[in-house]
Amino acid sequence: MSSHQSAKANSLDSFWMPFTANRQFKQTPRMFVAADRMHYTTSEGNQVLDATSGLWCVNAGHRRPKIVEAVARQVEELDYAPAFQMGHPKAFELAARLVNLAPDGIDYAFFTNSGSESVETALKMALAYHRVKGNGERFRLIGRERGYHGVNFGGISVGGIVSNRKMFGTLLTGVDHMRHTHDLEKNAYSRNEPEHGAELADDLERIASLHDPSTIAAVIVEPVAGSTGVLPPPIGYLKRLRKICDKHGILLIFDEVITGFGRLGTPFAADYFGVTPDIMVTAKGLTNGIIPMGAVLVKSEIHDAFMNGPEHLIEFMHGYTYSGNPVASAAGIATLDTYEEDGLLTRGAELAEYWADAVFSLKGLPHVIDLRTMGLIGAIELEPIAGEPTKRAFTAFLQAYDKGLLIRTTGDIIALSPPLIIEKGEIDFIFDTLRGILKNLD
Ligand code: PXG
Repeated sequence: MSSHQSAKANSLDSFWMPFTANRQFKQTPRMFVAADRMHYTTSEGNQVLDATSGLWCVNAGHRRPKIVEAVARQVEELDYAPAFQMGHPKAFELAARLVNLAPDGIDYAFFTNSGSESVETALKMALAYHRVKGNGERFRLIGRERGYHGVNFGGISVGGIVSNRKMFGTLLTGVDHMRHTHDLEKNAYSRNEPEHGAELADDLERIASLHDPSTIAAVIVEPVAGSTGVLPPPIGYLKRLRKICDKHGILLIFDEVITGFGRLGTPFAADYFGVTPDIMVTAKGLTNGIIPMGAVLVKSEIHDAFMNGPEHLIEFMHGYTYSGNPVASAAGIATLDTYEEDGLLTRGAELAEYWADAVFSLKGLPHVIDLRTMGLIGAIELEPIAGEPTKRAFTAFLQAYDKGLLIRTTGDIIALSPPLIIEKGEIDFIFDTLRGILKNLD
């Protein structure tokens, strides 16, 4: 290798990093080189407590032996199998396990490789479902302001994060958005679901009458909006959405990419809120983040509607090279085993009260304008510095990292979502550290 080539190989230049301030990062990089259970090890050899489960995905904690072994074994045994017109046993096993875990009535799983792909798959499934039922005039997709449904074109079209959409042209047509549910004036410092705002679900009714309900295919929402800064739904809101969807024959899609797999103290948010959607979008915690994988879980009625044509024909023209990849499937099965053995899918419920008390112990600290909790999710909303949005929270992020704590920030909101194996002492560490930072933050 020439000296020029080796210099290049050792530089940080070539990797255009996702959702990162590239130039700033490369001046002062933060690198993880190892992880175990609740902690990362940095390239400087420091321990950092992971209060974000990686990116909301490492729900069982890092480097869990059963999952590591399952992946290693699978790579040795069957590294890859074609995904179309061929199968391998573990994808079928994982699908069966998933629908068993999902709410009653959800009986089929379609595999993808990410949350974004699960969203695209769900939207296409919804459109195609109406079409195979002879209702092709249902082409509209309804999302919500501040919704995050990944970064592909369908997802940013129904999504409502302005900065993620504005650079990319006209996006999908036939899309409309309900209002978001964030209302600090009425709901600041609510624990769990805020009291006010169920009537915001009536936006769907308004949109339905504007366009005529018979033109609407589906509505997609995050049961608890995550990326936008953690917005639990107002009491009764999701039930109301379900009712309006039923009234008009609109499919209800829950994007459970972050709420799935125990985050709220129940297997899925659908269980927590007692509302079963027609389609559930999952990813992240499905494989504990270790191998990329997503799954779209659907009601029989939707699946069955496709199973009508000649049997030799492909029923749904959709899929990915890596749908149900053997290594991902093995990781998924071992992840579900780990969740089960450690009782992790309900552990959030046992810790929720302690967690919420810890979050609310930050009330009254400088710049704090709201606190939100639900299951093992927490959010601390800070007053932005005038004229410099995001700077205050990002400074807190950098200071936390230096103190051995990994948090996430979105705008001026700090979001917390620790692995579900967290112990009370570690919860105390998170909030003691944050208290120290917030007391002295500019
Ligand atoms: N839907 C939801 C609700 C999500 O939260 C996606 C879809 C897309 O998943 P993929 O696997 O394509 O990234 C997500 C992803 C954060 C954060 O800190 C959240 C996500 C990703 C990265 C960071 O809030 N959510």
